[in-house]
Amino acid sequence: MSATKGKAPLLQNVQARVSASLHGKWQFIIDPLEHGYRDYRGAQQQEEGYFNDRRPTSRTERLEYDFDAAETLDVPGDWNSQRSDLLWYEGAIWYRRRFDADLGAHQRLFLHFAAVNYQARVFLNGQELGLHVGGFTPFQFEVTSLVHATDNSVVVLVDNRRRTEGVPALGTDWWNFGGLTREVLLLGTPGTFIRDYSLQLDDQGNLAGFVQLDGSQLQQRIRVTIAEAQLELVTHTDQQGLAHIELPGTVKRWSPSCPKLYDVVFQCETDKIRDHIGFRRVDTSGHQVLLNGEPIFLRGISLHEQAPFHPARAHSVDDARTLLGWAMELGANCVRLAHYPHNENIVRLADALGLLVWAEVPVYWTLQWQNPDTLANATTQLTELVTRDKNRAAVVIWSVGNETPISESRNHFMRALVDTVRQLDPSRLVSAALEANYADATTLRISDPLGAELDVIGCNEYLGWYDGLPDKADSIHWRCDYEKPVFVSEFGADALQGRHGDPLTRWTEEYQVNVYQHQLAMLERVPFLCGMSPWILADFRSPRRPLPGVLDYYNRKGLISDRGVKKQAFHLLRAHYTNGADATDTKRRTLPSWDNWLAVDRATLVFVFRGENVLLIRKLRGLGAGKVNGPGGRIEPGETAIACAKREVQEELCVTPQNLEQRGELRFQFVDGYSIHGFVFVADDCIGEPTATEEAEPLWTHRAALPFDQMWADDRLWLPHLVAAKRFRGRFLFAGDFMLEHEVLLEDSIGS
Ligand code: GCB
Repeated sequence: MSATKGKAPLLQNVQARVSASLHGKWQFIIDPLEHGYRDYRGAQQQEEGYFNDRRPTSRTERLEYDFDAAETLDVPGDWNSQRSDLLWYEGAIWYRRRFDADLGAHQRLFLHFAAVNYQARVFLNGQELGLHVGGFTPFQFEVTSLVHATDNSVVVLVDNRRRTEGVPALGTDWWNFGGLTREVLLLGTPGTFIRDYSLQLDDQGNLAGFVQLDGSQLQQRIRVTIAEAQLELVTHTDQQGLAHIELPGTVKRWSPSCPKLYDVVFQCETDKIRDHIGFRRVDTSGHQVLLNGEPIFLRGISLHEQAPFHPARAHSVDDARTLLGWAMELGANCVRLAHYPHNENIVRLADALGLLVWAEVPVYWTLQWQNPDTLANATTQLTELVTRDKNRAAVVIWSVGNETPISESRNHFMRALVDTVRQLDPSRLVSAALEANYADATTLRISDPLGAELDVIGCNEYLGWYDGLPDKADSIHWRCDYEKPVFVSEFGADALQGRHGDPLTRWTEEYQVNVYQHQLAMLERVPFLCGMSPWILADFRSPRRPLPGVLDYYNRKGLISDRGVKKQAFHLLRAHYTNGADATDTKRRTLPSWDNWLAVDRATLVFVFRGENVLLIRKLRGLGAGKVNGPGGRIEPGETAIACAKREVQEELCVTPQNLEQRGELRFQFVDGYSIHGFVFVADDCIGEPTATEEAEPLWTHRAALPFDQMWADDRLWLPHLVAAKRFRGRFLFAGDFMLEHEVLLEDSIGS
């Protein structure tokens, strides 16, 4: 079986493209025999195939399925957590959704799936688009010539059966959540568009990368702009639509203490796309990992992609915010996203928060090492992961696998993956989670031949849990055959939150603490250690953990329970990680204070009302470019807020606001250290007709229909108060575009 057929080359940065969401309720049909695809002789169905999504046309017609009458599942979402009768289901399910396509002037259309576990056979209006194998990476099909204006039918045959030849194969220690687990979008692009690009700091200290066009006009002028750093490059693509780009590296370096992301615009004659990109170097030297040339200890924590508070696959920004919020609270500067590619929201949030990421493919335990299809499948998943995340500064390590058992064929397989990832991306470190063995009773030795191929040696060990009692760690010495940094990618112990006992009673919080105490003391003594990611942030569902009343099909090695309650070991590791933490770091990660707070910048925002309409703008440059907002901008030295409010509206829209009055005050702290103090004004009308300038386009909007999904995340919290003529103040903590924390207070109502 080939890993994937019929898919289009991946489109970079799907979130920034014009799209229509296909989220919501999809009809589904459970089909354990895949009868909707193959008939009783095993031949592919024709008229009776469920993919035709037919309705009977006469009373004599016999059709044994009916999507219209079927029940629904939410997309994005796994099926197991949505219905109790699907909790354990491993098999085929058909999903169907009808949609109208109105993407305006877009000349090309793509159907995008951010992930489907495990295998997806996709049909549009009865036609098979192709098959995608691998449960955690994105794929797309071009559907330009197949989409109608109305009543399209998209059908996906999803199959999450575990397979001996699969990646992963039969055995895992996580729940096999099936379904359309992440976003499904219809993307619109111009005829020739920017399909892919990359921009990263190279080893010479320059920003280097490429732009790749897709379409019929492959030779075009390209412009790459980082306005904030006053960097711009104009070049041309070659006959293949490829342009190499290089800009001077005169940008601030991204790091956990300053996760600076730049607004980068990639433009050709027919398309334009923007991204937020951070620039940093990651290298190793001896036993150390270097970030921007400085040694950094990776204070990590491992994570599964399971939603906080309820046992479902995580996919949303909210899930990411909670999970990474916990990691930050723990004092971590690094997350191991185990054991497969996690959703893009979490990686992008890590980028904005300054959390280093270890990203991994599900080359887990035992695969069919000699099967070329299995290697092709793993290679495809790795390629899709790297293609998607290659512009994320947060990602510093690609891990090619976890606890794979040493043999000639496995070594060969793993080396092939290392070669692939190095070819795809020479700028990051390559690792894998290996296992150690006993050289003698007290010496654990890392000698796996795969270590020779890696930059960082990952190693899982369970001293005190699967291997002896907690104090066994006290007598252990570590040896490594390679002069390289070693990262302890797992250690841990199960504890049922709220269960207490003495430190040697299994499943208690005290036992878990006991393991962490001895582990941390031992790891302090390992001279070549560059970091760790204990197992694991939160309890997660696992079919291999039946013990009633304790595990109940959960792996309970979480520092936080499945209900979000922190166990004692969380606090222990937090104390270990935050000891000596840099105070500015903490200040940057808290809400701005209500008093004695000085921002880097002061600015105004103005909302001009005319009858039922409010004057908004689409900002074309500066902070928040691309977003909808009120006009406004920075207060100049010596200028009053009200004078600035008037000037900004004049400059941005060529009109003069009338009767300006201050309504609100906003305090924003960004985790990269930037802060801004905003003063919000209203005006009752303006003189003149607003016109577009280089800064902004005017948008008269009905006061009851504000486009919050195109605005900053905080706007929906206070703009309704402004529209209702209330006074307010708010304070907010942001990481890039993500709002992490907020508080909005209402002052006394106007006029009362
Ligand atoms: C491991 C695996 C991880 C398991 C963990 C455990 O070594 O890498 O996937 O969940 O141990 O809890 O046993």
